[in-house]
Parts: sequence; structure tokens; C-alpha cells
Amino acid sequence: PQTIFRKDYTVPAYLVDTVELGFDLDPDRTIVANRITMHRNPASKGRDIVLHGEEIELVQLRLNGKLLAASQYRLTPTSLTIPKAPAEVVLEIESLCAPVKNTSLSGLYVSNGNFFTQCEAEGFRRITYFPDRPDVMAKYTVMLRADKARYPVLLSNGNLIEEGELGDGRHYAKWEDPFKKPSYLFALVAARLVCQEERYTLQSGREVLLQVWVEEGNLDKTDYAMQSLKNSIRWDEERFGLELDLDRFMIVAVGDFNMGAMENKGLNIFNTKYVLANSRVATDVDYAGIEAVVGHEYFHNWTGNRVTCRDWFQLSLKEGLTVFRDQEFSADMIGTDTGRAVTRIDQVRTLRQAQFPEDAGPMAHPVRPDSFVEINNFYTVTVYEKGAEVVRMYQTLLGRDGFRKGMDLYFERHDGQAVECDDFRAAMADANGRDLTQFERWYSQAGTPVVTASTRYDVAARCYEITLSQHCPATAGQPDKLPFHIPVAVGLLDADGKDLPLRLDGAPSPKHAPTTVVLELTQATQTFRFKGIAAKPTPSLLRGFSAPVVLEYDYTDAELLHLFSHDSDPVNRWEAGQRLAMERLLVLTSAVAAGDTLALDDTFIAAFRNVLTDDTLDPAFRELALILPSETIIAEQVAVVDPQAIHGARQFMRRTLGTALREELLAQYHANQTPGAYSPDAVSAGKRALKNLALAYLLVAPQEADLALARQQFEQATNMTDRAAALSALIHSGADASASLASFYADFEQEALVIDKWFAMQAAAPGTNVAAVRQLMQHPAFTLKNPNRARSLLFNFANANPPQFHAADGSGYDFWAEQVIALDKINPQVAARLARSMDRWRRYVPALQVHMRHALERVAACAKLSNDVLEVISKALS
Ligand code: B3K
Ligand code: ZN
Repeated sequence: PQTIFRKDYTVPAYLVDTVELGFDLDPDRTIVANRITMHRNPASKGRDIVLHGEEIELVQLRLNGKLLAASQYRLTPTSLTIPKAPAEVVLEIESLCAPVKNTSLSGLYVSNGNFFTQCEAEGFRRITYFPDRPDVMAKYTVMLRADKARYPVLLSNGNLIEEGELGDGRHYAKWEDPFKKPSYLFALVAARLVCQEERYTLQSGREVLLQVWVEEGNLDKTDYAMQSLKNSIRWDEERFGLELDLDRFMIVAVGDFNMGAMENKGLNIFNTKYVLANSRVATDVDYAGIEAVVGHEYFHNWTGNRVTCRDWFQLSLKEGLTVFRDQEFSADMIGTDTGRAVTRIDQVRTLRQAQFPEDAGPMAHPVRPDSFVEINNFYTVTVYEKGAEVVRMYQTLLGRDGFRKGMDLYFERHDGQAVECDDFRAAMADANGRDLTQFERWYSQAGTPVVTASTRYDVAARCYEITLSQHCPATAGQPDKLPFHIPVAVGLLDADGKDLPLRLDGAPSPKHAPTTVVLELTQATQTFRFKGIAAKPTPSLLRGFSAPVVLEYDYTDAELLHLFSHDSDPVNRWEAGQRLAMERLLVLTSAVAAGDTLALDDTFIAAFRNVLTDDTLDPAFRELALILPSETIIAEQVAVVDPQAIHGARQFMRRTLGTALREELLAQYHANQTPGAYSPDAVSAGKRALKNLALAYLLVAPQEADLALARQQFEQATNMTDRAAALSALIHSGADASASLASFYADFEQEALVIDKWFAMQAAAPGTNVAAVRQLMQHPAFTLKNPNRARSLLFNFANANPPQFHAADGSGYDFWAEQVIALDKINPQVAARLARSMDRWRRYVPALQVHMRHALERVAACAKLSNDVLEVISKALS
């Protein structure tokens, strides 16, 4: 397969002005008529019109009214080239496609009998011939024709300008999008659906129509998505001064979808998982996901759609920025400082769980990649979440107001354009009169920087010194890295745990000294001095996780305990607890491997007891503080990964805490009930989270009374959060949960998203081995064709059940290989995601590596692999 390089970018030879699309929709044979007006790009010397096209059949082609003979163009399986074309061109292209056969869910496809599209990144070329690249922006008019009884609803981007009847029971609808857009934002829906709709008044006074479209039985699950949409609209007006630019904004839910959702102009298409919710079927986490994704897609309307990407290497320009925006939106919706901190802690956990491993593995790439084989493989935690961290650092460096100035300038300069990450950085720099040249390295260098801190206290000078050094490990193709521009937020605690006022040597001293300062680390090593420090303080480093780095500092246990009890920065307070746990988990892991006796010190248990019972702390914070680092995160800390030892160590710690804190856990379990009508608000959700974590701890080594408690919660729960938590705790306890599983299935058989949970919970339980997963695949409700279902069982087994996936005989890996190969024939994008589960194979104990290599080679040896899977597997093996 061909590798595409960022440095090879060239401007398009032709630019498109208007696109008129006509669809005669039929599942087996859809006719697409496409009339494009285009003109030569004065910035290009090219004279050839190059159109992309994939898995479609060309019927006829006209240029400026004349039918072209086959000799006048070149057709390949992926392109259509018209050489030496005139300066002004009208192309009329007729082609065919077969939506019902399209199992890749890219392009035009059928889900549960309805038509949907997914065009990002390169799906539009599976619908019609077109210069399918984001720097070609045009105005679209779309005519949809379909059987009226089967497809009563016909939607596309923009405004509905005409609709009516045709003969033979068919009808039509004509849509016009007033804004220029790249082809990846095109969408259509032809379906039997119903909607919740509402007229909403913008701050400017303009009225818009909001709609959430779902299948008929789901109309009782659209309220939260609608509310989240209205909140998003309001928030973008208030925080960024950005208004909805259309008269109509639609969200459509579809059960078969590769990703979370898609920001098509005016017609967002969503995975049902991020739309449908009521208390019976959705958990608090689902509700939070809906708010975040509805926000995310809505915010793309400005960051992505109005200003888009020049090429796919710039993907983080829209994704990193839009993730940052949805993170800020979710935090603002909670409103409190601890609420914000809780969302921040969640972000840090995601980075450590998924992004740091990616950045250290065979698929490591910069936030702005330099090359790819298949762009769909680069919708990654690096582009998204690390990209969001990079955007967050601008705000940390420039302040909220400075960041807003940069955003304003960005839109002033680039509205309606397809631009690069560098353009965003330039807007931030220029709006604030700052030199952000070095900051560019966050976009170009892969790998997680390691910042090492050392400190020195000088009693006589009352001076406290912090020396920060940075280095970044080598990644594929990047052996040596240059220093990054890293904002390191720090505070100093006195012996009582109070924040000291900070006066930085050499910096102007403000009247009221701050208690947190942002140190800018730009060199390999730098020393910062704080004046007027009366006694040796405890440093709180990288407050708020001010940069996506690993922070190394030789903390003593006493210092960590001090921070864990007192740090005013909740992120670092949480972090101190994670460090205390991690140190012990690493010792325990070695002990398990060596067959030594295991022990956990009382100091640690007491620290956890204090946080658990400290009623001045938000339950949501306490819950996070009590979750131990995951097995994946522990694995990243050891030189050679022994998954069984890690699992044994973590389970031992959970069991010991569960037993030692039994009374306190029970007390918290009862104190954090949320009686009355279910509400997904952050305070109630936090209580449920703490209560259910307590239950999970109690069920690691349960007494009969604990099992009874869980069963009672399972049976009497009035919402899915509590029901699912109880069921999951029962399954994980190792007790016989088969009756509960059966009744859960029977109750929710008709709710696909709940059945996904049913598969997911079992897949992740350490009692579920490969044979049991194979058995679950035989269940009539299982199918590889539905991405949510495939993910619920296969991905959870491979990623969330390390002790079984890494079974000593390699049977987990054989199973993985089989499923990657089977999925690839159906849906390469989903298959390639599953393929990523083996990324870190070289870090495992040699005995497992042998099996892993074998499984990888088995996939690699397969004839006819997709580029998607091939890229992932060959990078893993290289
Ligand atoms: N932009 C889409 C992602 C489409 C992925 C295509 N493989 C979702 C989002 O980030 O909002
Ligand atoms: Zn996005």
C-alpha cells in the first residue's frame, strides 16, 4: 500500500463552485447524478481534473454538455481523470452504487432498512466521483427521491427548499446548503423515523428549528440530547461569541455507526449510543457521553465546518480544538470548581490509559502526523485528546482572555477557509503578541515528554529552588527531540497544608502573590527560584495537569500523604493518591511474580480511609481518588509486563482495602443513596459513583451479606446506573451471577444499547475466558456486523480483561487474530481498531511475546487485508 506524506501536499488543479446531486435511492441500485461546476485553480499549474471514486460504477460522463468517450478520460478503481480540461467546466456524472452491500459503513449505506451516509474522511468518493479532499469547498444542492412508504423522511444538509410527490408511490425533497463545505461534510438520510423538535431562540433573537430524529420506539429517549443541544448552542454564544448559522439543526440517530457521531453541516448523524437515554436504559456515564458528544459535534460547526482542514494531516486542527471545547463545555455545565476538577481528572485518566501508550508504541505519531497509509487509522487519542491538551496549553499560557482573543482572530482570518494547524498557532501568537515558535514542536514531535524535577531549599536565603529538566523518548522516525515549550503550574504547601504565596525571583512581584504560578520550561534544564519561603515546603507540581507529560519527582511517602490530605489543587490531590498506590502496586507486582507474601501498609490504608470518609469532599472526587490505577496504566510503568502478576497485585490491593475498610464502605454505601426521581446531574451522579465503587470494593471478597446487598440493588434499582453497577459487581465477584444475567437480558432484550452492556460486562470480567467469549459469540443477539455489538464483546475482552486475554497458552491472541481477520472482511475501520489491541506486544514477558508475534504474523499472512489493518499490523511487526 501507498504511504501519503504531508510534505507532498499540492493545491488542487480545479476548484469546485457548485455541486448538484440527484439521488434515486434504492438499496441495491442507487443512481447518483452529479453536476459539478468547476474552474481551474489559478494557484495551480495542473490542467487535469482528478476525481476520486471507489466501489461505484460510472454510467456516463459529460463535460460542458458533451458526452465523453472512454478514450477521453482515465478510469481506475479509485480515480477518474480527465486530462487537459478547459478552464471552466461543467461535469455531469452519472454513477451507481449498492448501499445494502456496503458493510464498511463508509459512504452511503443501509442500517435497519434506512439510508445513511458517513463521508469523513474519504467516504464521499464511495457515493460519487469528486475531488474528495477537504480543501475543495463548494455549495451543495441535493435532490432526494425515494419510495414514500419505506422512506417517509428525506434529509440532507442545510435548508429544505422543496418537497412533493412523484409517481409510483415515490416522493422527493430538495435541500440547499447555503454554506460552502468540503465533501466530507455532506450527508443524507432517507428513513422511517420520527423526531422531537423545538423552536429555539438564539441570543440575537433569531429563531431556529432543532430536531432529534430516531426510530419510532425511541422517542421517549431524546430529551437529554435535545437539552444538551440547547445548552451547547447557548454555551458557544456565551463563551466564544459563536452563533448557530443555520435556520435548522438536525441530529439523527443510527444503530450502525463506526464512530461516536459526525458533524455534517446542519445534519449531525449520531451513533444511537450518544443520543438515546432515559433512566431505565442509560447510565450516568452514558448521559455524560451524550452531553459531551452532542456538544462536540455542535461545536464543530465553527471549528471544523466554517473553518476546516487543508488536508487530513491537519485533522487535529479541528479535532483537538473541538475536544477542548467540549471538555470546557462539560466542565462549565457542572459549574463548581471541584466539578471542573473531576472532569479534568477524567481527562488525565484517559490520557494515561490510552494516549501515553499510543505515544510510546508502534503507532506513535505527532499530533499533526507526517505520513499515513490509511487516514482512518489516525482518528486517534493523540490527534483528539493530546490535540486537546495542546489547545489547553495555549489557554494556560495566554489566559482565558488571551485564548479568546486568539480564537476571535482565527475566525476573523480564516472563516470559510481550509487551513493548517500553523494558522491556528499564528492566530494565538499574533492576537497576544507572543512568540509561539517553539510551541510548534507539540505538533511535530511524537512521544510523551518526561519532565524531571528536583528541589533545593536554602534556609538562610529563604529561597526554594525548583529545577526542571525535560527529555522525550525516541519514536519511530524521530530519534532525537528538541525541547518543548511546557507550562508547568506549581504551588508550594506549608507544613499545615496551606498554599504559600509565591514570589518568583526575577519576575515582577504583584501585590497579591498568587498561590499557583505557571513556570515556562523551554530549555532542556531550567531553575526557578521562589523568594521569601520561611520553611521547606512540599511542592505541588504540574497542577491541573498543565501539560501532557510524565512528571518525575522523588516524592517521599510523607510528602505524598501531605498532598493527598491537603493540596488545594484537586487534580494533584488525586495524583498524590495515585502515586501512593502506584508505588505499592509495583512492589506488589514483583512480589506476585516472585511468589512472595503480599502485604499492604496501614499508612496507605489509613490515607484511603481518610479520603473515603471525608464528607467535606465531593463524592465524585472521592470516587476518583479511590479508584486504583488500571492494569493498563500499571503495565506502562514496568519494564516487562506480566499481566497475571499485575492483575494479582491490583486485586490483592482491592481485596485488602475492601476488607480493611468494610465498615466505612458500608457506611458510605448507605450515606450516598439517591432516593427519588432519577436525575443525571453531577452531584447525584457523583453519589451514585461513590456508592457503587463502595459496592464493588465490598464484592471483591464478599461476605454473604454483601452479595445480598448487591442482589437487592440489582433487583430494586430504579435506574440503569445502579442496576448495571450491581450486576457488574456481582459478575466480577466470581459468585454465580447467571440468574441475574438472564433476567437482565430478558428485561432489556429490545434495547440494543443495553444488550451491548450485557455483552460488555461479561467480556471484561476476569472469570470470562476465551471459551466463554466464543460461547457468547454464538448468542443469537451477537453479530460482527454491528460495530457497537462487536466492540462490546471483542474490544472489551481484548482491552479490559487482561488476565484472560493474556492467557498463558496464547488462546486469547489466536482468538484476536481470528476476529481481526473476520471483521476486516466486513468493516476495515472497526477491524483496524481491534488490531490496535496488540500495539504493546513487545513489552510483554517473552513467553507471551512468542504467542503474540505468532498471532500478528497470522493476520499479516492473510491475503487481501485492508490497508487499514495492514498498516496497523505492519507497524506493530516492524
Ligand atoms: N469527525 C468525526 C469522525 C469521523 C471519523 C471517520 N473515520 C467525529 C468527530 O470527531 O466529531
Ligand atoms: Zn470531532
